Amino acid sequence: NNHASFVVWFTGLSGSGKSSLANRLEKLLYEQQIRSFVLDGDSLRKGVNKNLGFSAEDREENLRIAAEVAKILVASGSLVLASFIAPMQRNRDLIKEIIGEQNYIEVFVNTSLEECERRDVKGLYKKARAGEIKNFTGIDAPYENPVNPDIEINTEKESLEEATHRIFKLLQKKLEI
Ligand code: GGZ
Repeated sequence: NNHASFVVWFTGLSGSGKSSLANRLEKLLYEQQIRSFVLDGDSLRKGVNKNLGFSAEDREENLRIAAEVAKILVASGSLVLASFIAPMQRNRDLIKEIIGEQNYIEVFVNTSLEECERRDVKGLYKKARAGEIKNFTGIDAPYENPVNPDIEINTEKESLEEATHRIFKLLQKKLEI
């Protein structure tokens, strides 16, 4: 069976490693002849959601639309790897409600703020600390840890390979592939 309609939702801080995990998982799935599709905040915010910023309201709308897009992709037979901060528990509750819990697993990429800030791959934390970016998650906007993630990844203790394989195994069980 090389076909699966499902959503794997990666939540965590900016720079936590969500996109790296999603991209590595896509490659691993591809090697098993399973096609998947990476949907992320960066790309959605450049097109469909380009009118939205980072206020709590705009994030909620960004995520509602992201979840509806993921739902459409699932209806057309895709396995979607969604990578969005989704900072609030209510955001994740809404996402799960839109997609439907039978089609969904939540991956909490639990990299500490200290580590994300130390890595600062895009220099955004530095800008947020300097006040050049407002409402930055972890600095002057909140991130609530998920209460019931299906799986939690600690990128400070586990390699990208190990973490990706652990998610893959959970997915295999869910999808019976
Ligand atoms: C958080 C921001 C912000 C602010 C720009 N806060 O690490 P990145 O750069 O590539 O990914 C982050 C992305 C977050 O968009 P999401 O759609 O995932 O956010 S949410 O789920 O909260 O709607 C980051 C960049 O956008 N970015 N400004 N103020 N991240």
